[in-house]
Amino acid sequence: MNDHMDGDNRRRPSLKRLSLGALCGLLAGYAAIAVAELVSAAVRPESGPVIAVGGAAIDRTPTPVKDWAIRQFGESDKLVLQLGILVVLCGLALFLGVLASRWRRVGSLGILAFGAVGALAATSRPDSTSVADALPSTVGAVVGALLLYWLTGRLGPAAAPATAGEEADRPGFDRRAFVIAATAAAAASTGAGLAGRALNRSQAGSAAASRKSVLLPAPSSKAAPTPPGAALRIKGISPYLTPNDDFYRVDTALVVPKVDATTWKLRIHGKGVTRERTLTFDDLLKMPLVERTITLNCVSNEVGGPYIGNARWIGVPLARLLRQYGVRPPSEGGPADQLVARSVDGMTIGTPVEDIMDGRDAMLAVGMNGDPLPFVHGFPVRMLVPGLYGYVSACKWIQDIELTTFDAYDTYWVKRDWAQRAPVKTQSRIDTPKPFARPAAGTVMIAGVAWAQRRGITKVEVRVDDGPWKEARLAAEDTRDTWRQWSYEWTAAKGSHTLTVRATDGTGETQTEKRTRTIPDGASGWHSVVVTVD
Ligand SMILES: Nc1nc2c(c(=O)[nH]1)N[C@H]1C(S)=C(S)[C@@H](COP(=O)(O)O)O[C@H]1N2
Ligand SMILES: [Mo]
Repeated sequence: MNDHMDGDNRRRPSLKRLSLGALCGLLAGYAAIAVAELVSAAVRPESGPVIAVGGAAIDRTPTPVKDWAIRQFGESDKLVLQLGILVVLCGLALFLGVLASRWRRVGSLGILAFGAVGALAATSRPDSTSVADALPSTVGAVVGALLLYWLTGRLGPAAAPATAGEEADRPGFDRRAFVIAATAAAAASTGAGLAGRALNRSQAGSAAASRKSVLLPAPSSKAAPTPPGAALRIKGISPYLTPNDDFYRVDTALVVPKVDATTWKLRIHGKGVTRERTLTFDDLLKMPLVERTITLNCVSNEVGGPYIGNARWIGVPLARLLRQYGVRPPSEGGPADQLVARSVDGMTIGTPVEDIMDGRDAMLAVGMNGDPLPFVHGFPVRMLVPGLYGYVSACKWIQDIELTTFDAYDTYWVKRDWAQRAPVKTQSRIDTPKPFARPAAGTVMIAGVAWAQRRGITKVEVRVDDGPWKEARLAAEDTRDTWRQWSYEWTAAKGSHTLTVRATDGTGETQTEKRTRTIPDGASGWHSVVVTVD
């Protein structure tokens, strides 16, 4: 192409210059994120820009969208979000690089602006306690901005008169020097990023060491042994006790909090607390512990969904502890009707004080199926209250308990349109056969679980197509707070069939057919599975 044929050409950068600019942008963005990662390891892993922006996005996502994401991506929802943020950041970096190839300063200012967004996100998170949380994004953005300015400077002046066609032949562009600079920048960024990772890992190491050294004392009140016949031997049914590794996980934490049990503290204070206390992990372990089997489930569980598990927990009875510190339930004239639990990551969970103190096994759990709590399930201590969905009862990584009122304070999910109070709804699920299974004609075992914590399950019925309801065989009941397995031997004829289940709880109430959404207080309706018998 001949430059002198186009008088405007000296103002318009060539494609090659724009591409080099985009590359500079990517390198600068990469450096910014890597440096931020390194600084965040020194400050706090949650203060890094990707995590902070991701967390702020989770906090601000409208509930229907969040609900959709949980449904769509399940427990990968956080990974999807972080990948999404990285894709957006790459796009921004490319764009700012292209801008910078023309206007060097504008590109750098752009990076600083996005650094400010990251810093703001980090300091506005509920778990942020210090302006130091702004450091990772700020330092990262400054490094990125300087790098972009410097690298684009090596491209030569933007409006230099071009010589015969080849942009790279402009005066001021030294290809070899540019390649060296770009490679050095990429290598230094990678080094910073890796150093950040390593530092983060070694800090998580002290928490891991503290978990390894936990010796759970024998509970002074053991759980009654699981009655024989509570666990059916049927292929495809959920095991009666859910192994820790298979237990569902639902939380807003992009980085799993790694809390060191040796420095962990729990403060108990608020309305009606006459003796305010701050407890250590050792204090808790020295108290009489109880062991109980409790089924925990999530309000976001769709009918037939997976967010439920049954485990054997060890913990400190919460009602007794509260009484020691002067707390009385509202029915005895206590001034607080809501207990707000706060986690190290800023989650707030509100539970009726009356429920905690009505005789059920509410606890500060330290053990799960014989082990210290796994990190994802709240190590070192979490709350559990049988009969209530997790979002109103089961605060993980708990660090503060405040006695207050429902009028005075709305917790995290309540601010996002979920109900203030949410007792578990009676539900049942078909575990086997799976949807769209193709069993052979003849005897087919239909089996699953049913739950109605606090009320217990007294009957489960199964229906094939539009036929009559038939009573399923119930496994032995462990306690009212645990799920109950059931099975039904079906003589299956060839063709497509719809299998439906419904349960009746200890109050005599049968599950309603009416399907509701999960929000605001849990899904209702019957679970159905369509199978084709061959
Ligand atoms: N700190 C903290 N605790 C939390 C949550 C959370 O997001 N953060 N989620 C709650 C919800 S919605 C549920 S259902 C349970 C899930 O507990 P699990 O992940 O151990 O199964 O934890 C509860 N405790
Ligand atoms: Mo939940």
